[in-house]
Amino acid sequence: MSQVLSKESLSSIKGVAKPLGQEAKVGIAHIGIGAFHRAHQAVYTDDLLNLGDKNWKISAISLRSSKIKDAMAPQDYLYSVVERAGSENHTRIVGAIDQVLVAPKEPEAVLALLSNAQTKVVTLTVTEKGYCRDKSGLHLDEGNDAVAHDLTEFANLGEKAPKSVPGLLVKACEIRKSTNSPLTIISCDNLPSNGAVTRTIVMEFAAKVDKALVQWIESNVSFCNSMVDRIVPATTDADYTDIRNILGVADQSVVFTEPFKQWIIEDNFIAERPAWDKVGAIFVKDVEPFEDMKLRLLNGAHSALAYIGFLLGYEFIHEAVTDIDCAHFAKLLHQDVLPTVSAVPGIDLPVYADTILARFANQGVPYKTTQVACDGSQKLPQRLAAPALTLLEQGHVSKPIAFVLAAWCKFLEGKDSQGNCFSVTDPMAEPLVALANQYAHDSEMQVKQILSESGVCAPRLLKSEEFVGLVITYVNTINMIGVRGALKQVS
Ligand code: CS2
Repeated sequence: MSQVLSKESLSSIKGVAKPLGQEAKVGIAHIGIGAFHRAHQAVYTDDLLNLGDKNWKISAISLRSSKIKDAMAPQDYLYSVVERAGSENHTRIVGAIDQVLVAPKEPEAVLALLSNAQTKVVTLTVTEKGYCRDKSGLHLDEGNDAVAHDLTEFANLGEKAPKSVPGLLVKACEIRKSTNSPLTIISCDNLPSNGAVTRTIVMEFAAKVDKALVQWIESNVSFCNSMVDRIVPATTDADYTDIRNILGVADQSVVFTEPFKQWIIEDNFIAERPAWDKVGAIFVKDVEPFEDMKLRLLNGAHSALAYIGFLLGYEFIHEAVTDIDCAHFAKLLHQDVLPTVSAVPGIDLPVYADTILARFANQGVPYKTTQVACDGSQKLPQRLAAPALTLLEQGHVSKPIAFVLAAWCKFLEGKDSQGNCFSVTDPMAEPLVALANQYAHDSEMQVKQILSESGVCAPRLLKSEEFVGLVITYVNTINMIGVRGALKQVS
């Protein structure tokens, strides 16, 4: 028997749920085949296929690396999802992925997939930086290397591999225009109005290459906002050993995740839509309240625990959230942020906030503080700076949010709790780490330079002497009495 998970070995695997709907047609192209997609949208889709739907298998695209294709292809694209609460496991095998294409290696096949009339929906998990926005967060960054490449090479894309998400999508739209086949694009990244952001970068890119294409996209491509939620840590070596013990064969593409999952999708499909609502997703007119709730209460607290927890020496979020001072801080942060979140149909917000902290405490899905801490320049605007501005406009200066920004400035110095150097992962790491170190002994300059260079705070927040002054005070306090001492002073 084969030693890896595959169609051949499937029948010999016992005691786990198996996919029933593998013979369906491909109707979805997904860009960004990371662990999150495999544990979230692909699971909803697998549930749908298991109900007998024959139209919505997923063909996935990897924009850069062939690592996931190399792991999945020998497994016939089957993989397991293990839901873990504490030490309890629930394992299933997912069969929703038809294939993975790697853009740098097979650009023609990637564009053929995206422009095939049979592909009705494109979903995206490309992380915040994948949208190639400028510092304002509102427009396409034409200076971004990948965007600049795709603009220059636009006529040749297909022979040459597109490097940016907007370049890839616009090229696909150009080909679809010739066959007049409409398309729905759904963003599944943690950005507010993520569908509208996708639309902006696509339209601004298209305007640079072909005005007529802009018009065609306006009438034939719809962009859905969506809110996605599930905690999915990066898979570790121990996870590969565990899954071998569970299945009796190896699975190099397994993902471990929490039991909870949520997907709220704007009902703005130009053509057919997968019946994801039959399997727990919710179609709504307006996703914004759900997005704000999740970004501010969940992701905001996640980032807070990541920076503070890391500086305190914690490797994992579940350790940080069970630290008494951090747990108290997370509650203070939630109390401050809750009034900035509008009512959400069917959800009791304070209960939601408490549930999040309980989810973070799940040791079954150990999530590294460094994983959440990466790309702060891309995450902090919507997670923390946006609610800080709302509060400022209500006449309140948020101490907990100012403290998190202070912790971020210290994190950018690139030294862990033992004083050892580590490398900061962020598209803006180079200038920000340089500023953090250049002004390590001048908190005022450190904070002001980092906040203005990063674009994390909107101009009105950056102009608030009270708010920025508080961030500086907290950096000073951390320098003088350490993170824990400073943390205890936040009220
Ligand atoms: C996390 C998110 O890594 C991060 O930045 O905050 O990936 C978080 O786990 C998900 O948004 C949960 O839905």
